[in-house]
Amino acid sequence: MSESRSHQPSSPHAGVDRQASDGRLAFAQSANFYLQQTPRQLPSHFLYDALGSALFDAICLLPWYRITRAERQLLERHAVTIARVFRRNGRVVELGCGNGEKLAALLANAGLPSVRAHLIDVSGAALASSLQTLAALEELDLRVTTHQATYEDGLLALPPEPGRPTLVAFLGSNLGNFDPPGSAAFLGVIRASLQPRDHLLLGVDLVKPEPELLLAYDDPVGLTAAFNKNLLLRMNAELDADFALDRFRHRAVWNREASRVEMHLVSLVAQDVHVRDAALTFRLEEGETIWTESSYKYEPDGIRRLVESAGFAQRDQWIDESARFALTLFEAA
Ligand code: AVI
Repeated sequence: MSESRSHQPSSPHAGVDRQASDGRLAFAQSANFYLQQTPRQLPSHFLYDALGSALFDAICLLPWYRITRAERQLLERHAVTIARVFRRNGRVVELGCGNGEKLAALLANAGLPSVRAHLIDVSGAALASSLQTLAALEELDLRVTTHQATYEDGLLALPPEPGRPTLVAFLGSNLGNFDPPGSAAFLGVIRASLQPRDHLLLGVDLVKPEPELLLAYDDPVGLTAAFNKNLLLRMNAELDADFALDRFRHRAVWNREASRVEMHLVSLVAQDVHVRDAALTFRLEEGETIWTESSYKYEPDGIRRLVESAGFAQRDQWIDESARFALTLFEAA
């Protein structure tokens, strides 16, 4: 945990090399396990190394990927109402801060003199970039504490501050990357970290026509394809693997029954692959895929049911009908 009042990115510290090697070991163990499942797969959080995060930021600028812009507009428009729940000496905890622009959109429009914020993200680069973004809010007396940790560990590490109202912000449709049992379990973890009358602000993408979904996840510029294929590049660099990138292509599929967009890497030929640091060699048949991400899409009422079963009560919901995106405010019951 590190605290910043000057809003400067935290300086590198002695734990960085250790974290990097722990991260590589976790990556190797996951690659070994998930690449041997049927279908072959990898957890989507491995998409976000430095290049993957930069590609994701670029995806957010594409006209076909509307989540980021729709959410920012809703945050700006409803910031004052949202901020009411923590305005009295409260704190905001953002899970997965990315480049900090979501929180900045909320705080810049909330009309508060001072705020405490906790940012939780596994990526040190994301935390540093968020601090820089938030530093632009010069009018605001903002005290930011960063936690380079998983969401669960970050929530556990939050200092208990009884009497200080807390708003947990989980934005960007990040919940959509959890499968249904995972979402329910994770919402339970968030609830357990809160006191009754604390709040959760959740941004979630909604079901929309298939052609729109496919353009958002297989864009004509090829950025999403690069974002997906970068996972192979990352395994080559970090796990001494030998994926030939030109033997794979990106595929996005709308799985209507499961209500999710899936990203896959399709093997264009039959090929043997070695992932040496994961002690793994396997054969991919022509057309076989590695499933790299699921993005679940919700209906507004489904969001309410899911979150209320974790011990919250819905207080407000704002929907961008054109982009089909929902921002929902819940109170811990
Ligand atoms: C971060 N996450 C919510 C994005 C999504 O829409 O599932 C990641 C992404 N994958 C492809 N494009 C964007």
